[in-house]
Amino acid sequence: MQVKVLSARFDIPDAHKIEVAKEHGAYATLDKVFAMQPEEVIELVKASGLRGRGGAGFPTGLKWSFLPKNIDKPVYLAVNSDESEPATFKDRYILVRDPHMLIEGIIICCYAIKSHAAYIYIRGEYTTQVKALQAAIDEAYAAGYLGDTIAGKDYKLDVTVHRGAGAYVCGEETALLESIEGRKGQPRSKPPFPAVEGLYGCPTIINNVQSIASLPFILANGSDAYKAYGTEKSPGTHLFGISGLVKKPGMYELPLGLPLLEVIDKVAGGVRDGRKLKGVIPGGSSTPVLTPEEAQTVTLDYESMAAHKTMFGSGGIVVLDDTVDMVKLVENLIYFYHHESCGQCTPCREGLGWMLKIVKKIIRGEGTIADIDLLTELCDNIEMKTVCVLSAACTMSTRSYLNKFRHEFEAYVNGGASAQTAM
Ligand code: L3W
Repeated sequence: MQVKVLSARFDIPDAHKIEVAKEHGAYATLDKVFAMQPEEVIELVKASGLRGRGGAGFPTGLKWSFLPKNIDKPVYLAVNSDESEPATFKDRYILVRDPHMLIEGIIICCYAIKSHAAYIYIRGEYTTQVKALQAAIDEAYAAGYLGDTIAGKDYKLDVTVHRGAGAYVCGEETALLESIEGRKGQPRSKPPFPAVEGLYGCPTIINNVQSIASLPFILANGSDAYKAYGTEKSPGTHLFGISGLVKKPGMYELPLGLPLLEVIDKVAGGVRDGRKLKGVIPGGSSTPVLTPEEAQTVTLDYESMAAHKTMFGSGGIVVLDDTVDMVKLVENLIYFYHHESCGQCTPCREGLGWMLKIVKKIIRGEGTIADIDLLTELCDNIEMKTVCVLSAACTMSTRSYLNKFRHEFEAYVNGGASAQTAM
């Protein structure tokens, strides 16, 4: 089931070094790219159907075409390498194993959007990844792929790495911009969208690492070759991080559209012997949980996930077996989002703290049925009443556990027994 499109060079020794990467095709698309008009590159990316790999799945070429025409301001690219969504661990492979694929993608994107300055916003904890990325950028400058001329062409591009300082919310695109500008990472209201008014008030395209790293394949092989993978509306491949209680957790590149359960069983080895599947978080902690019954019919693409009232998200699949206490999982989940709230909006800052107190009370065996209902009510009152979707990510997923595993919350209320201790 596994394919090698983005991961083609991952297992080649020293492929992070420019000479080795070049021997295996890195930077080979640039002559073709510079022979095209920028608008033609945008059309090709649109035709490939590539969708944003950060979580929202927004069409990449369409986002680029939102840039205002005939502007007299600089255009920026910000590559979102914050990768802070719990259970998401895909971009780090690109940064360490094939950083030149990302740099080539940045050159392609910047040429298409007529930008001469790109920022890579990388999570502060990614020490190894920052070193690998910066070393590759230095190599690219030395080899003439970045700087005043690119591959001998009359085109200038500078790439700057900006390290985050540990805040999850800085993965939200406008908080990321605030952080690069040197301010507190607090999201801005949209609109205006960054494509119109972004970094330093200038039009800015913000794309995830994996989205940008997909460009060299598309430019080298054409949009049809990319669409040969995946489904009609969710084309291409994705680096899936499969974690949780499976025999073979890891990062696997797969075409979109495969049945979730088959992937869990055949690729990740299935749940541990003697255990039963209890649920699946399909795309990072922000995405609503699926029951084993739902998991039977869902496929790994944006449409199927939406039809099952969840989200494809960032491809971080977490497998839960029958030893998992869903109430304690929810406590952990709310703790995370409450801790990471930037504090700007009252429903998020105060509401998530209130929710955490209630779940803790239920776990202590002091909760009532009214507390479970109050949790649901709080989810309804917090959701979509804030500048960004951080609290909505928490409430949408919390609500899914409350709806689908309510009996576990009730078990605590009726005698304090957790699912685990009741087994
Ligand atoms: C111009 C318009 N641009 C939309 C752009 C917008 C953004 C992109 C998607 O959240 C989700 C979130 C997380 N003119 C536009 C426009 N755009 N309309 O399109 O926008 P949006 O608002 O749908 O999403 P978002 O705010 O970027 C992303 C979910 O992903 N998620 C993410 C987890 C985090 C990671 C990570 O750490 N790597 O993936 C997981 O589910 O909850 O819903 O660029 O500007 N009219």
